[in-house]
Amino acid sequence: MPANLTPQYYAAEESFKKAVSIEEKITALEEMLAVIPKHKGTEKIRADLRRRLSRLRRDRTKKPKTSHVDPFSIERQGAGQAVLFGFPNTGKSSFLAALTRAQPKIADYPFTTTVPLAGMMPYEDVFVQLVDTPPITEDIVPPGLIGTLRNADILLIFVDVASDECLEQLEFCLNYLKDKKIVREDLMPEVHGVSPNKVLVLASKIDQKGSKDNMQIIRELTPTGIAIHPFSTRTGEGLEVLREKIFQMLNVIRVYTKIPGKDPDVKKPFIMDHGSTIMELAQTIHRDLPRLMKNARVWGSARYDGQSVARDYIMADGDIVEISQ
Ligand SMILES: Nc1nc2c(ncn2[C@@H]2O[C@H](COP(=O)(O)OP(=O)(O)O)[C@@H](O)[C@H]2O)c(=O)[nH]1
Ligand SMILES: [Mg+2]
Repeated sequence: MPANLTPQYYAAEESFKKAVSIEEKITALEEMLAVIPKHKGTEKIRADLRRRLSRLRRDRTKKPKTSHVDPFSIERQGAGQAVLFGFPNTGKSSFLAALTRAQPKIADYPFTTTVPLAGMMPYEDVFVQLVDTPPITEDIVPPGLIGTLRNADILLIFVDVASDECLEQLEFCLNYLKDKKIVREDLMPEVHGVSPNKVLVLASKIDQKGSKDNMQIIRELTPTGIAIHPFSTRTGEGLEVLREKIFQMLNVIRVYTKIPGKDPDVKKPFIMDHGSTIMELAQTIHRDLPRLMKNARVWGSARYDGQSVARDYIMADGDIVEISQ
């Protein structure tokens, strides 16, 4: 009897193959069991999954954690990773606390944050990972931070515009990113080597006296092409719109898959790079799917709903795609 496995199942299987830690493997196996169609044709597979799951659960309780864990290496989760970066007391931890469920220490003295801390920021039906980091100053850059910054999809540079040092601090941060080649060298000379599309400057404490004047100054003196967004976690001004802005900067799209004759799976979109094709989606779902794929139909960006499209069709955010084998 055929198993008729679904794209959701193949996606979970792919996560299992990519899983490194026991914890990741367990999560992927649980997902496979949850999404596998439950009928006679899948009985054997389900029994096998349950066996593998119980073996892994046993291993988990047996093995002491001996491997060294690098606190500066934060595994990417959700639609993408945005790393918070800046001087002490610029409001990074307050920002993380305002937009995620993470509970960082927030205090008016420097170096409250000593290792990176991640939280998931909800945006519509996805999550974006925000990573708070220990601060930098002219004297100290925490060892290990450079790796966290390099690995980020986007960087949020924090400056406290209630402080008169905000301009120097911003220049220091931009020069650091440029000198360490953390942000890809850009051809636009006016942005001094920092790709503007990967960096957003977040000007905090806009609720404070004098901050609007400082805002004016940094707007005038910062290289053109670098976006600066004022906000306050205290009053909420300019805060909520950042969810969408940050998601847009990730340059990804959400694609929902659909089984022929069924409703689309609107719970868990596939996150793909902007400009991805049907072929790339098929590859993401399962290694063998590009070969097995017979037809693809698109609802959303196509001229009409359910239109059959070619393999090189470029999908848009929110598209529903049906791949038949
Ligand atoms: N007025 C005002 N104070 C803020 C704002 N955001 C943070 N703070 C305060 O600034 C101090 C440093 O904040 P924190 O988030 O710990 O900064 P971090 O060192 O960059 O993580 C704390 O006393 C916060 O309460 C804001 O938007 N407005
Ligand atoms: Mg902090």
